[in-house]
Amino acid sequence: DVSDMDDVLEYLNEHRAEPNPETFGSAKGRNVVYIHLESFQQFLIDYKLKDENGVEHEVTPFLNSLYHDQSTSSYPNFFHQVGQGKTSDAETILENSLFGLPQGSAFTQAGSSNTFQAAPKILHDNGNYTSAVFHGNVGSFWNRDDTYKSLGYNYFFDASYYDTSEGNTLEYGLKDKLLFQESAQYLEQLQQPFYTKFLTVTNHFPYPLDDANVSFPRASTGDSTIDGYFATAHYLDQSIKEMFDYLKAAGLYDNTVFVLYGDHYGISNSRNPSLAPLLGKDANEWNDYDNAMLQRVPLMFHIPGQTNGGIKEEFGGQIDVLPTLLNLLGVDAKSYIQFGTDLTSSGHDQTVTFRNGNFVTPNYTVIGSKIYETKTGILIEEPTQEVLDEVEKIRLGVEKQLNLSDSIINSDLLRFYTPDGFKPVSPEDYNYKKQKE
Ligand code: GP9
Ligand code: MN
Repeated sequence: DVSDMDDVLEYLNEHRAEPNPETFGSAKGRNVVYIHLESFQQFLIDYKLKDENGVEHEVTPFLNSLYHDQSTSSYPNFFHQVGQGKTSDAETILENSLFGLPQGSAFTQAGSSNTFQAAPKILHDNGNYTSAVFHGNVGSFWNRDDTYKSLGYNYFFDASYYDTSEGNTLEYGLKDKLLFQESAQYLEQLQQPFYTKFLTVTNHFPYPLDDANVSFPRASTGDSTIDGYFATAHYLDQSIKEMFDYLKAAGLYDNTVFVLYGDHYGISNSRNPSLAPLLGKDANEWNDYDNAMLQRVPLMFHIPGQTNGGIKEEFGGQIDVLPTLLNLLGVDAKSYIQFGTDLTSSGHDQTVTFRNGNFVTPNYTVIGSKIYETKTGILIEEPTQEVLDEVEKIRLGVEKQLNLSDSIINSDLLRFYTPDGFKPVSPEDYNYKKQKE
């Protein structure tokens, strides 16, 4: 009930991180383009795949160039935090700075009914942003067509807006290059500043070979999922380069902040031992720590014209993206209910909470009752009382964070909490149906 919100507010008051004055507002007024890198793990960055002749092939040359660009803040110690809701959990977390649910998907279970204080609405209220999602799958997948209304998205360009005739699609919808090509006509008509996201699909399990679009060697582990992963990731990389070229030509590049992120792993833990040799690791020594480290996904804030980017070693998770973005845009997020903290803030909490209650910090990686040293991967066999106490304290914080976030979604608590000047979203104001031509 209403009083549950008091616990949330108390927790958030204790965990507030003040904005960093050097980054706050540094991207003020810019358009936002999110690029969702489907199933894309951090290990692909800078990775070179050896073909059968021993020749190395760079998997994602364009993303690598962005990653190392001084206009990009890149976070190699950034982790996904999704559960069963996969892509939809990543979206829940990034749009709201709330966690997905312990079971199922918040989009499916709460997206049609709950009150949210999501990015599209916050940016509409602070900066008059127009918001849109571009995604070449049917709109009802993950209950997006309803949920986006609750989040306050002005437009949702789903499969019905694209040419999905045979050959243009794979299992999860329009191929990425076509998505970017065909979205241009809609993007150009959006009122600026805009807040947009492009949800790619081609780099999705089981990473099917598509000779028409991909010329990249397969790996040869014998696991066809792993073997195809590099080629589809390469295709995704090419599609993003094409998108950037288009935005430059359209004059939309300079005044935009790009946020590129991986939604979740592409190779599951059960397959990781087969992947191990490609990462220079011994399959027989593969363990829970190695699995946890592979939950790293890319996070890059690319801000053309700025030169204070670089590789940032801070640990963080998807929950931190919205607070970071809002501060870059100069929007004070204090009054909103968000569980992450700005990655650039000196008060940023580097504990990365996984959906199942395990966690990673720069010092410890805790999987069930096992405590590993994060830097070395060494299992701490006999932890001192001091270490045990420290880990226990973090564990309680992790549980609390997850429980409070769950109670917000399960009990629809945000309907009881309206920040000053905030007018809750009315989903019935939105209609995503394509007009007949
Ligand atoms: C489907 C796409 C894939 O539209 O977003 O979702 P996932 O299977 O990764 O959750
Ligand atoms: Mn996904």
